[in-house]
Amino acid sequence: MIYFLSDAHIGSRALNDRAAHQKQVCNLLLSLAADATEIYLLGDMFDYWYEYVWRKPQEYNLTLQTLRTLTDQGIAVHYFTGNHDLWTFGWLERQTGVILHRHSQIMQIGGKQCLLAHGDGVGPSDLLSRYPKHLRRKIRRFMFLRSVFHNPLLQRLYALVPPSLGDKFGYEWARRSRMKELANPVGYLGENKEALVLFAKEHEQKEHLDYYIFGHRHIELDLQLATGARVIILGDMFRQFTYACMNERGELSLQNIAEQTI
Ligand SMILES: [Mn+2]
Repeated sequence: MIYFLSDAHIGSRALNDRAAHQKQVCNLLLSLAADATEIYLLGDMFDYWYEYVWRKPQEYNLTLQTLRTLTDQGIAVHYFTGNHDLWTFGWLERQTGVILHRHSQIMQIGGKQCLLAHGDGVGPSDLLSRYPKHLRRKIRRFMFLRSVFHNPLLQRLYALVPPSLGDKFGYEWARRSRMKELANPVGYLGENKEALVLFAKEHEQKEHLDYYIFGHRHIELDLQLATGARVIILGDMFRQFTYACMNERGELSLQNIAEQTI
């Protein structure tokens, strides 16, 4: 089996019991390992991650060990960075043996052509013109912050911030964004507004793929386009505990941890 999951936001200060949450995510990963050949982690596994040269994120030890256990078993674990955990400079890969992806990828998985991405910054080329002014401003602000977060020089400069201060700031920033989303969830916008769906439709005009698989939105979606391609949004491993699995025939389905007995 091949598994896809995303958005665990491990370590989030918005959680009541983050140790229990981390354990739950790791237990699920270990249970998937029983029949997994490949696992795709599609971003934001950690709520905040910054690798200082001489001090690594400590409270994620259980997850790091779990990932190492999986890769030691010969499972190919693909780790896509999201918008909360992109500040990694090689240590995460070395420590856990995951295959790191910083950008969206088109890959042949289970005999199917799949486009995989976290989902932040992914949209159709005319996204801005589709939205009213106040939303356009919000998107522009997000894209500006995104370019700041992705800037290699600024990423390195951040290392000059003392870790205690950096962590405090990072976790607080992440907590606020989580709380905002929980208080005001943006549900599925419909296939004419949802940026990830619009992106897939546009991409289908150039190249046909079987699956477009995303995280980031914290909603579940399994939508078949007119071309036959399917757009999958994974939900999350934060509150919903949803993930996707693909069998040996390349058939993909969304699963819920609550329906399993783990
Ligand atoms: Mn995200």
